[in-house]
Amino acid sequence: MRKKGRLIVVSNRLPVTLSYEDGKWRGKPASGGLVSALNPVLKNRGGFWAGWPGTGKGAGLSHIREILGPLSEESGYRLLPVMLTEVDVEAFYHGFSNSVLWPLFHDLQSRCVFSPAFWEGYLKSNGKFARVVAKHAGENDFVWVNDYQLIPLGEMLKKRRSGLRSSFFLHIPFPSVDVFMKMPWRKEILSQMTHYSFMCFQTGRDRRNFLDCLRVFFPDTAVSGRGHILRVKVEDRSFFLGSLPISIDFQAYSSLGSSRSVVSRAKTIREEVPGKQFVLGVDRLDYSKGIPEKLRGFQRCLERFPDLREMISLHQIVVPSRESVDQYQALKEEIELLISRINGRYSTTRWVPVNWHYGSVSREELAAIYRAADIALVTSLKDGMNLVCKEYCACKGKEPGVLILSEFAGAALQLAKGAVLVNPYDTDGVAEAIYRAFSMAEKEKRDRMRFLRKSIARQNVFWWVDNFLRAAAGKKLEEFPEQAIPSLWPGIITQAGKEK
Ligand code: ADQ
Repeated sequence: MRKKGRLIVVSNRLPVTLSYEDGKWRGKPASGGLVSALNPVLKNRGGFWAGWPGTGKGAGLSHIREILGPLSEESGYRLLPVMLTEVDVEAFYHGFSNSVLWPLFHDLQSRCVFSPAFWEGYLKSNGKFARVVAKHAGENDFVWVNDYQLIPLGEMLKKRRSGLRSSFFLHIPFPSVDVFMKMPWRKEILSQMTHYSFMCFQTGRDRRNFLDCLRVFFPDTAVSGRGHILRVKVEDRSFFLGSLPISIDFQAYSSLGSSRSVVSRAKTIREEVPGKQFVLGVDRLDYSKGIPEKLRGFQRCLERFPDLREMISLHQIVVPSRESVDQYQALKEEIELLISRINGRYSTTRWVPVNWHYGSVSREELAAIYRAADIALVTSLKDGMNLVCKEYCACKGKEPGVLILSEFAGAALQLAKGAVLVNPYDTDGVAEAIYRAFSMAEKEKRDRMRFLRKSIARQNVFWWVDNFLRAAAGKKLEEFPEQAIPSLWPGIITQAGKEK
């Protein structure tokens, strides 16, 4: 038996991006908030990251082995694939995860498709994750499960390996009782959430909603303690319950934003953008991000405040996501239509009010755009946290900038003092907030930005990881010892669910 515990991270997707080029599958490490937060946690500590490699058709196990081997060496931890069939992906990922849990937990229940087949597929795929993790985890290892796709995993792991402790972080919001009640599998999901030794949410609001739901379905729920971490007892189970806002590597973004190349690129962007000031939107293509609401607010601003015409423009970056899903295609079309209406109505020979870019942008280019933007506009209808607003403040450096932030983003609870808060459904309110940001005195802008940066720097992503590990495992990161990368290939699970 292994004496020293290792860290095992599980998420729906492995932190790799695979592509099919010249008749061959290739892979590279993925970037993003969770990856950069967890890389130092896993690196050279003998642990592994388990997840679906995200391949569609055609990439067999041998290809995956070939790709993940060298990537694991590069990352300093083993990448352990959980292979899913196309049928699994349909019911588990597109189905239950993204057509039930995602819309419901974002308060958009009218978008839910409550299909029993999705629920069955969700359990089946979670079972595949459980088999892979249980096979490779040691008794003293610490399993950190991430996000809504994997809620049942903790209980499934316990059934396979009674001594294995696992903790869970929910990256998306948790809804109020009224909304949660709509889900046919509400009691099952809730019960599964009580099988982790530490269950953690982004905000106190999500945690409160979860406790309210628990009390409805498990009236014997007992809660003790106060502050960030509570102790909860439900039936024969007892676990810790927390809320810790995820964040970014503030220092890395701040240095990048102040680097010579980014500052110079930001200057060029400023010169290229028409108008005196520019408003920036950066969102994944998703209905929860409130992009149409943002466009309506911007249009209303031009309507109500004619002095802003030719003085302000909106630059909207949308990163493609779930493109194969009809609802997302429809959203893209709605955005295109709104933009062309605004531009058709207000453009002049010197000025186009809205520019938009549909596609991914490099980290450096994104930092330059953040740095150049006078105003960042985040209008999520609901958001677990929202990292874009934190990245904007980090990249802005000492430059004045205004953050307009949706009240319904988790980040609003932390950044309320420095940001201008808006209700994205209130078109006039959004329009007024833009006008206010445009006309704000330089001193107020600087004071607000200073406050925002201080708050994000203090509770950065390392603070988040550290507090999570402390609450979940009673350990600091340094207490997970350095170990070599484990060899895993003998025990891989194939798409058909058999060991090979
Ligand atoms: P997301 O819904 O993906 O995350 P968010 O937190 O805003 O939302 O993160 C988006 C990330 O994508 C940012 O790091 C941003 O820089 C990047 N990005 C956006 N547009 C891009 C582009 N065009 N090119 C390249 N990168 C781009 C989920 C939850 C959030 C929660 C996070 C972390 O929905 O609420 O904050 O997880 O827990």
